[in-house]
Amino acid sequence: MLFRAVFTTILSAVPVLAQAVEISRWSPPPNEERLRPRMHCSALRALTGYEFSVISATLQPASDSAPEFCRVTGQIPPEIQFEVALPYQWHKRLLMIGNGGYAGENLESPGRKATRDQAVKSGFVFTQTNTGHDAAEEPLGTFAVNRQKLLDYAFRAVHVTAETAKRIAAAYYGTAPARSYFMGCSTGGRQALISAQRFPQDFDGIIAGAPVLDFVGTMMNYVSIQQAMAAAPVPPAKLKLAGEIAYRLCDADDGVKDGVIDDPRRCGFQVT
Ligand SMILES: [Ca+2]
Repeated sequence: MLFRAVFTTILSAVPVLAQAVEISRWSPPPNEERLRPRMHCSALRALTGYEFSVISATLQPASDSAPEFCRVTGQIPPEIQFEVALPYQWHKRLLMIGNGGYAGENLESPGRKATRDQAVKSGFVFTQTNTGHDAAEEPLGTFAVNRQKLLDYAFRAVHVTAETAKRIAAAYYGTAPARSYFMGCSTGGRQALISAQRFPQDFDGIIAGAPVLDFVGTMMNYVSIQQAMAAAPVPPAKLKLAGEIAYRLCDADDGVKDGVIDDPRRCGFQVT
């Protein structure tokens, strides 16, 4: 359970919460043209076809965290859940966020909802996906025995969700996005790099944070750390002290004392 808790924290929760803050630091040029919807939000349900189903399209009233927007939820076969949020005044930019860990997130989880609300508040059309499975029903990597769900998680879901969101935005405002961006960390960072590699037309700008490039290697490293921690536990009360000593001894080794140890492998500090 400890392993699972550490994994979830590192690969999932932290990046998503940070994204809302990052978005709030950006604002469009002040006198830029804004587009308004050319149809009612609920009319977007008619976009359902062979490629995707619009499950709901409802106008969300203004709240403390976001102005009024049109919220579309849907499904791309076989089981890719997606959300598109469309503001009343749009600066023609689309923003998609990535996933964490093994994905399968609830699209309405607090961190993802906060990111969506901030994106809408900043005037973006926002989109996200669970990548094709529900982690509440298929936790961790259990979904991967299904070949299509594995492919959707690996690279397809982000691509088809971006395409779908662009189609929905084009229908709603009468104009396709002028610019599209992807922001992700950890698994989201991996998705970002795969998007750049396989689907270079999908996004004009990509933020790839801490990409998981070597999944098997990363997992084996976690196991190794957990085994070492189990053999010689460091009590939480002593972690701060251990960290302070490590920074004191090794921070400057990379040429700059900045609170970052560039390559921990070159830090010879031993806790014991
Ligand atoms: Ca340093």
